[in-house]
Amino acid sequence: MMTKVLTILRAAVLAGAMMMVGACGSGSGSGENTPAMQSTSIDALGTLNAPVTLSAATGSINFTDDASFANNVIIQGFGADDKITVTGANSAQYDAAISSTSAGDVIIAYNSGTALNRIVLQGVIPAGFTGLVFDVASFNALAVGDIEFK
Ligand SMILES: [Ca+2]
Repeated sequence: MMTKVLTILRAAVLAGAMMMVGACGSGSGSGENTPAMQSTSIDALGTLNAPVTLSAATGSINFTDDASFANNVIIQGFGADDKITVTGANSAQYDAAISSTSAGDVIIAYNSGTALNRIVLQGVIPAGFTGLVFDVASFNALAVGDIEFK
């Protein structure tokens, strides 16, 4: 009897943990920061001519980007469990800052007036994709994590 109760409890805990992981940075736009997600700031990383390469391949990562501090980064392995959280600018300002390449990369380059915020997300556009990624909404429609504005 006791064993059965423990088994049920363990299953409930596992289900809860899985739901928390699932809630982080989903492509559907409902991602919230959870204990399972680590935050890392990209501000002040890289210079205009020399980007810093980061990897999101392991773990669930929230890349935070304050638009008033310059950065130039390349992010590899950006997936459905990752996201970017921008402060100091709004979604409409970033609409004109997003473009894509034929190699499947998305480039975000927002100039605040005093700081260039540049992020290259390598390989986030799937092979055979026929749409265009040109603003926040079309980026967030991809199967990878979203750009959110706080
Ligand atoms: Ca920044």
